[in-house]
Amino acid sequence: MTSLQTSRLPRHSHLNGLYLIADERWTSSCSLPEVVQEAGRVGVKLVQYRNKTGSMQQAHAVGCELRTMAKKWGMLFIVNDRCDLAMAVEADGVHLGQTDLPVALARNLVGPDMLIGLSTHNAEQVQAATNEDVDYLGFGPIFPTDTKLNHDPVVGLQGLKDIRALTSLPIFAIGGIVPESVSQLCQAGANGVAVASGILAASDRPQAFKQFLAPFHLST
Ligand code: 3NM
Repeated sequence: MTSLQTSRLPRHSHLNGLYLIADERWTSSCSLPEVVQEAGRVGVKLVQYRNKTGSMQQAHAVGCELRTMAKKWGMLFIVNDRCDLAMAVEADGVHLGQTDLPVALARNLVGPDMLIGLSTHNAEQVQAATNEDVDYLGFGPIFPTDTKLNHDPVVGLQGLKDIRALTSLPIFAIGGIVPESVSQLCQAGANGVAVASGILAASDRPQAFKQFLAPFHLST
């Protein structure tokens, strides 16, 4: 293990469990700061800030607010897509999609200490990721979802089982995940679940958090 990998290890211990995907387009009755505050209070350890539509200034303002909140609760704060924004708000990590900056270029920009996550949607992409300097993978969509437009083909539980054998990186299952599916996903090899609408659009968010977290607490 290199000294660089060693320096990232403490944060790697949070790369499991419930990963909240926070995008204000997908919230119904609350603001992102409210949701992140609630997440911190109930013990969620990972949050991703997604903003694909706002100006950089607006994304920076909200990002700073969420970042401060995440720090207060000891949550890892990951910025979606944008290395520059992740660096500007001193995020713990950046999450890249397949059409974002290639991992090696992103790593050059963000430096050795920032976590890099990568979305993957099939076995070829997972295999390719094993040769890159990434810290965790998203894999999905596992189930059908209306949240992401034009998403890749649904991979199902079997797809997750198949790719588990390809990598030892932490894998977050994503796409259409409800509390009832968390245990099965973990049995199929997921280290955690990344969830947007299951929490952001829940009529009773405290209850939704509780239901998503319970299977992880049972398994520890
Ligand atoms: N990425 P929900 S699926 C943001 O397959 C995202 O990479 C996906 O939202 C992928 O939990 C997805 O509401 C949507 O289904 C996740």
